[in-house]
Amino acid sequence: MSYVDEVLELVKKKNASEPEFLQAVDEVLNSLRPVIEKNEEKYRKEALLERLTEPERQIKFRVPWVDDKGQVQVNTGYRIQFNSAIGPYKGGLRLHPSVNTGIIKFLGFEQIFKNSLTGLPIGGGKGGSDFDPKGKSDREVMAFCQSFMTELYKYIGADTDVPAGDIGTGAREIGYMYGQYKRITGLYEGVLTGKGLSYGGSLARTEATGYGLLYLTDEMLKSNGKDIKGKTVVVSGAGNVAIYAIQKAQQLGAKPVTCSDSTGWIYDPDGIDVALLKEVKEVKRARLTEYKAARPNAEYHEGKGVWTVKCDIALPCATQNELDIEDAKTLVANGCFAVAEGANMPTTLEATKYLQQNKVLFAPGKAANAGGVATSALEMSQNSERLSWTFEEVDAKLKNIMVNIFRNLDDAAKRYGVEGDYVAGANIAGFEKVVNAMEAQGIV
Ligand code: NDP
Ligand code: 2IT
Repeated sequence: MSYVDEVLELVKKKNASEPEFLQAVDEVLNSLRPVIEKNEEKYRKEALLERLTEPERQIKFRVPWVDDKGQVQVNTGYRIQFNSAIGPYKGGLRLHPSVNTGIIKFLGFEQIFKNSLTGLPIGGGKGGSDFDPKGKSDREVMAFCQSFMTELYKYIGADTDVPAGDIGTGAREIGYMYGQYKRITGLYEGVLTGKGLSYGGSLARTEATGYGLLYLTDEMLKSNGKDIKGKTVVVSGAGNVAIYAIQKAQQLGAKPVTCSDSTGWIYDPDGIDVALLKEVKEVKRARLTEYKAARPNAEYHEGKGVWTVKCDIALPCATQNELDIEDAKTLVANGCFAVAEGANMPTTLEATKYLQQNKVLFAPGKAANAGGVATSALEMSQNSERLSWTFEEVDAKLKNIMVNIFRNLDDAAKRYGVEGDYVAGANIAGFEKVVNAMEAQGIV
């Protein structure tokens, strides 16, 4: 049996109840086959893949807090410190009722390769809780965040592990967590990224994931002789990533016509009104029905459905496995020629294969959405030097990083004879640096 198959079997046995983690490992290890085969005996002896798929440390803890009625609530907190070969653990905190060990492990595993692709010195980690911020008062969110940080602070630090936002964790949550960290430790340090601008945050971090997604998409299109101008774009999600992806798509001359949340979706034939979407989601924290109420020409539909809208480019920016094989078939039948993942693992394995087989340009999340964490690393740099850079400076660095990521994965795919397979290219390019650092540091 090949070494990759041996490890895939082992990982399946050890993590049988974690389907999302198995899915992420399956995709990465399968696309690393040509790289592993070149050094199969050496890697087997070093147990390189066993080490890569086993988190360095997993922390799971109780988070008790008191709701507005005086009732005590209990959530579970997680931080998975997956791999620190190339830098301190870095990755977001997801607050969503679906959070469990398998979800955080898949996100942490993806983060290793994503962070490596940025070219910056950051290792892979992820955390979060099954707490649902939706429908909670500010006081309840603060109570949760303070209790969460009262345990988490023991394991993080500006040079050890630097969490940030993800689904359900935005500026408000980061602010409450930062305040509690500072209060407990007395340290005013860059322990979290995505901070507010008045207390150490970086300009352009809010926009970074969505903007970066478009910078990489634009580069991928150019490299394939296509132009983003005038193209119809279908976007899912209506959160941090989706909003700024829509904004940058418009700035580049494309026309985004959809967005969605967990209850419904909008088709706006005139193009999404970003100012209105921000007002509904960032200020009012309301449903998309409010967007429809203010835009008579727009359609609101309950449930899932953005992938049924005819488009040139699709950008899944909500959550994992939101684009399945049926959606992929619909996109191809409607003439979609590019898919770039703003979310983490939004496309199922089957759908990814179908899109690639049908010559759709496909940019995987660990490359396409790396602009968020890359700009977090820029925030860490600014915090370390106790300076802050202008929006233009950060944005220019972000753009440069995204263009380089595309070039590196394109190059890796070519080197291994799988030209145009950007999934393999991203996994290979991300893997090379991490393995180099792991081997140099011995058996740790
Ligand atoms: P937000 O919480 O800001 O927004 C998430 C959006 O997706 C909301 O519109 C939400 O709808 C929708 N959504 C979430 N879960 C589901 C679900 N189970 N079914 C349907 N819709 C859902 O999160 P972000 O925009 O920050 O994150 C979106 C994706 O991008 C995630 O996969 C995240 O891991 C990834 N990502 C985020 C980065 C960042 O910097 N923020 C960086 C790189 C990747 P509703 O509000 O109704 O729940
Ligand atoms: O998935 C991701 O890359 C993020 N949620 C951002 C992580 C970060 O540390 O900025």
